[in-house]
Amino acid sequence: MTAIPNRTATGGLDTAALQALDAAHHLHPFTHHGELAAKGVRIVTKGEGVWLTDSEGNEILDGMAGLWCVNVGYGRTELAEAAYAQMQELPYYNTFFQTTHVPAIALAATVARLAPGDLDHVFFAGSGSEANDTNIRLVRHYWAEMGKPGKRVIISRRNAYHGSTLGGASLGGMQAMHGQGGLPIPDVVHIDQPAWFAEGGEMSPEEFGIARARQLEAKIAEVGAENVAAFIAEPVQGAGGVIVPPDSYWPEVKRILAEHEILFIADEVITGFGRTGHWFGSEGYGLAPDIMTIAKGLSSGYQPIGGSIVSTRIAEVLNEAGEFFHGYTYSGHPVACAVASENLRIMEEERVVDHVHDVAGPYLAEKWGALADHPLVGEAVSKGLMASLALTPDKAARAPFAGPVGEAGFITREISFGNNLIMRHVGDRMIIAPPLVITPDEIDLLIERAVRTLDMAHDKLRAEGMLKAA
Ligand code: PXG
Repeated sequence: MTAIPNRTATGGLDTAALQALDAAHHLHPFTHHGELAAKGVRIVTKGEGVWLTDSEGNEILDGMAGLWCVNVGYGRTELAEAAYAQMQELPYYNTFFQTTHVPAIALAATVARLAPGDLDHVFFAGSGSEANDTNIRLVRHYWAEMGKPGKRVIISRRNAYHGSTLGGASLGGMQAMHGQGGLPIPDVVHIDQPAWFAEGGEMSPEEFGIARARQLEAKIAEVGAENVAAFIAEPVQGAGGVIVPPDSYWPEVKRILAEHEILFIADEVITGFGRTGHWFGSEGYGLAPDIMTIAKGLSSGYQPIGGSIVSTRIAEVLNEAGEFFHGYTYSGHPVACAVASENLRIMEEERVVDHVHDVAGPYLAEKWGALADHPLVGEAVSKGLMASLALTPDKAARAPFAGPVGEAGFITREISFGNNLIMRHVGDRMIIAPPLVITPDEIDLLIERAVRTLDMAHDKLRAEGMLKAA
């Protein structure tokens, strides 16, 4: 019989045995399983602050805050204690059928206080994907109740990420995801993203930002405003490669939205809860969404929880309407809510958002921005504590590599992991989004490892003849 690991760090099994068990039984998200089994998965055993330990004893600087979510860092006993206390008091009860509980009441009130404007009402979900599924149904329900059932189409953007459920993946603009399983669902359409480095051609960033915003206007005209329910977008694209839009983009989108009766959904799953140096990314751009999607940093990833923050204007229509036939068993899960509330308490008490805005964000911008001088780097951008580099064989031309997209990025990622820095690649962009509590000293370490990684990647790409432009 195969030994099954117990709850100690490595279960008494060595790395190879754990890897074999994982390969035998565990199907991973977004993974080529044959390749992973051959290579052997990395087993993470512990986290503290911005640091992870793996089963081989490596100490790794987590430049991605898990999956963009561990905002207050690992190892916060307050969050473990909040979960323990809530599990003893009331481990589960639902929020259906005219019932609620204190953790859901408290968290909804705190989120309403922190969210800008009249975003004062929260519909809880278990994840960002579920919350975006809620949003699809919610905006269509809203317009039907407003006597405009024809307004069903949702406009999104190519290379956006809005989740992996049927609804979330449809809203997202990832071609590879649409290619598997017949997505998008009907009445979801896409316009191009404001990714100047790769797609800006001869235009200045400002001209390009306006041009990409005006695609929204053109799409509304094409579909007919009477058929458009909502526009959904991430204030700064995350999973698409940390694409910071040109300064001209959001003001122009705002102008267009103001001229049409269309709801705006800001997907703040990554940009919410301090990532950009504001509580919400929308605030930094002066955006006033009707709905915000939240997840990740809401609980710093310590518990799975997401939600939709809804404006009073929409909530009032829901109040008048009949029942909204929608909800999840774990909508407002008490343990997840208790942990999220404690997480937000820590963030407020420790002034984590100010730390990003005043200290860590500006420090990273300076150090990360300097990486643009590296011969392999075409641009280095950041917003608060999310940042990216475009790898290129020819800086002046902003050229892509001659080889397959993502090959240089993957090589660089592998070297980075080898240097004990978790820096991911999206195609040939390198991305980071460290815990928000990262200190300037830790940012120095991150940069040191990133520079070593870029130097090694540059040498390797040159040695293998891969530094050629397409
Ligand atoms: N919206 C945005 C903007 C996201 O970034 C989701 C929705 C979906 O959330 P859930 O909780 O359902 O995963 C996300 C999630 C990556 C990566 O490769 C990014 C996400 C998820 C998984 C991988 O960067 N973002």
